[in-house]
Amino acid sequence: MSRTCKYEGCTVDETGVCALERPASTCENRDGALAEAVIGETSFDSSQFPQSGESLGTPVLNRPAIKSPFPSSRTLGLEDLNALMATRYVNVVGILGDPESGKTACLASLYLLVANAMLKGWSFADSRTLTAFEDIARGAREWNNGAPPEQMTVHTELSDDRQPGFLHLRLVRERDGRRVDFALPDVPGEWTQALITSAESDRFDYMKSAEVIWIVLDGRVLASLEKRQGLIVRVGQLAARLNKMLSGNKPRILLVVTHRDQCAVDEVVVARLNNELWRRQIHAEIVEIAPFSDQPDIVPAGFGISELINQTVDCNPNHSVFWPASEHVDGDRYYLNYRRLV
Ligand SMILES: Nc1nc2c(ncn2[C@@H]2O[C@H](COP(=O)(O)OP(=O)(O)O)[C@@H](O)[C@H]2O)c(=O)[nH]1
Ligand SMILES: [Mg+2]
Repeated sequence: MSRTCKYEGCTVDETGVCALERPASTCENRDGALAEAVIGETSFDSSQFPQSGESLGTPVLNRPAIKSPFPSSRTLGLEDLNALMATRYVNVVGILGDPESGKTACLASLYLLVANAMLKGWSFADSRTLTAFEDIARGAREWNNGAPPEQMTVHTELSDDRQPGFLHLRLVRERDGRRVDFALPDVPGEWTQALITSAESDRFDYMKSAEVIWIVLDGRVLASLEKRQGLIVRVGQLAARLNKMLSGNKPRILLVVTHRDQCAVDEVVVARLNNELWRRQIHAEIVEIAPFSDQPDIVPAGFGISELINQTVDCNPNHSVFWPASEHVDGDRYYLNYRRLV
């Protein structure tokens, strides 16, 4: 007997078919009211699922509120960088330089040295942008039958042409265990050209928070008698743009000269570069590097990169004097002059 029928062996509730082969609705053994109630308990409540045309094709379930446990490890945008800077001190580096001067090579070489525990005096602690580092270093890994590729890096192009993508690297200095977080942008050389020629500086706004600015120069151009004067003049123009962009705050500049494996910087060139910068009241130091090397027996790949990192961290900023000393003159109205003195 089932719940809705007095007949022993009724199968309507299980199979929907009457064991006496009668229509279930007219069978006198069934308790009609009870059957209605049971059907009501188990029937599908279609009102919970609106059938209007606009809801068709929409997701059946709501997306869970929890975030993905694996954050992207591609380059950081300005918002990500701000969030990182809110949690710890980050050494932001501004990187400028013509196309093909070696900016990306410098970052790829830094990553490869750190990854192989070969960066003198430093060791790896963390990176939030490992995939981005892998992307720029991939070119250098793909050798054909033991022969190095012609281009170790690919030309830098950004998905968003208005803001840079930053690479993040946390290193530990072996000397004192100090941890330093670096934010290093890989931007196209065309941005530097646009800054020099048409003062397009919006995209470099982040440099107002930069600790140091690297101006990357191709050592081969500085070694060429015909080409070097043009580059030296443009370094001066770039310094003038930086002065204006940073509204008088003197930037700390490192002139990073690549291709040390092919040529060293001449002293005459150093003097001319310094001269060009002094005219804009800027002092810069020169670091010669070879991110990759065509003559590894003479100058190994990665030459000078650890020195570049040391200089980036150790450069002494020219802080203005907090409370400048002044000669005491009897009868002077120091209190009223206080704001003008400082
Ligand atoms: N031999 C040698 N090649 C270098 C050096 N620096 C950069 N390169 C190569 O120069 C090319 C352009 O460098 P890249 O970093 O892409 O220039 P970017 O446009 O400034 O980013 C790449 O093929 C690099 O492998 C260096 O010091 N020595
Ligand atoms: Mg590049």
